Amino acid sequence: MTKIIEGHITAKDLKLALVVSRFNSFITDRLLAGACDAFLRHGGSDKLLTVVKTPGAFELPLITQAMARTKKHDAIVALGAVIRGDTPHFDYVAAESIKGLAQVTLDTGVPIIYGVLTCDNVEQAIDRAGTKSGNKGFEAAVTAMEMASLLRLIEKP
Ligand code: INI
Repeated sequence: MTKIIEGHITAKDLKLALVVSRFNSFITDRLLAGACDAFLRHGGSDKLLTVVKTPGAFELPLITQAMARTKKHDAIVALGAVIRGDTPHFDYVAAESIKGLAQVTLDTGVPIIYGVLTCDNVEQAIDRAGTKSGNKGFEAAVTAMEMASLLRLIEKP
């Protein structure tokens, strides 16, 4: 019979770190609240939850890498909000944050979940931070639970 492996969505005994950018904090505070809500509502313990703040999304990869290297967390969620302005700055920040985080997750083997909004305007960001389009912070934390569980199942079947 075909063996199908799928992760469980539970935060019981999960050591989770949330690395959150302060830039556009009116959005990232909402993403952080959503991620904490998901963690606690899925059985997580606040004693196993660590929150670290960075100045902006550009700084997320370095701090996430430092957190991943401690090997103290089963998964890490990076949260941020990059919102397009009048200059190309948006493109550089958005590109470097995803590139850096992708590198960290593969280099360290720790699941890093990309909870960074990349939006054309403030309205799009608000929609994704707990209004019309849900809360991407909540969704990212649920993905972290599944990925941590999946890795555990693969490494220790
Ligand atoms: N940082 C963000 O997290 N979001 C943004 O929209 C943003 N924009 O557009 O400027 C932003 N810039 C700051 C950047 O992340 C760094 O903190 C800064 O460049 C210092 O390195």
